[in-house]
Amino acid sequence: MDTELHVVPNTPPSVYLLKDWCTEAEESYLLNRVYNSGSSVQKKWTTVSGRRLQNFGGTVHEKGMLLTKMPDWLVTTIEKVQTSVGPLLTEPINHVLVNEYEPGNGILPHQDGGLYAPSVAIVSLACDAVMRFTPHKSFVEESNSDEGNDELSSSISDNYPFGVFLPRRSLLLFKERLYDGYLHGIDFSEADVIDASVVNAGVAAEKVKNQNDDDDSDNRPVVRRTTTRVSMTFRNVRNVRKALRLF
Ligand SMILES: O=C(O)CCC(=O)C(=O)O
Repeated sequence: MDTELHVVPNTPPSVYLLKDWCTEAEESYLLNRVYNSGSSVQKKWTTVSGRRLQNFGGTVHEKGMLLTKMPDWLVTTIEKVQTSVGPLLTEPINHVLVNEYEPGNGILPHQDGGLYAPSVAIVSLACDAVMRFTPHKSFVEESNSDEGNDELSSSISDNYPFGVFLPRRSLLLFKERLYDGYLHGIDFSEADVIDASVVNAGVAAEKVKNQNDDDDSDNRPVVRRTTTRVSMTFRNVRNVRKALRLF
């Protein structure tokens, strides 16, 4: 068990991973809450780009969020996340997004944007995946336009795409340049090839070795997504109100 939060090496600032954020029993508990809590849970799911979502804390729109009460099980979960990450999340968590991915499904590269405080924690449940980070085009262009600036020049060469392997039951936190200047996404694929771009390939290789001897034709480990993955994204929505008319 590795229950410490570590900086993920060889990435721009800043990515952290806590490999064993919860036990298998806690994972089952959370999945059970996601699927079975509330009397009309089916109504809570919405579908976007082929994956299902649940919003907790409120529905985020362009002006912010109307607060709704967090269920008790999620208040406890939020406390556990806050304890795990300490001051790395600078603002209190007031919103949780649950994403459900069938095998083969993913999420297009995107940025979370200015509605949220610029640090995010993501818990992965039930299935492993690789999150891909790509420098934002406008961020690179902006950096290139100031070639005389040494600090910026060095940051340009520091901008490269990479992947982070997310084992099930792990917690990922990213912030700073990774939040403002990068897109993040998950490939639409039933398998993740652990190639040289995956900065924590060792974690994945360990896992593959323990489970099977899966390799692709170039002998790179392959992590198969055989089960539905559920992720929980913990964020702070900056602008919140208790009633619609206040916006
Ligand atoms: O499912 C994940 O791990 C990523 C979710 C995500 O990027 C988002 O909710 O914006």
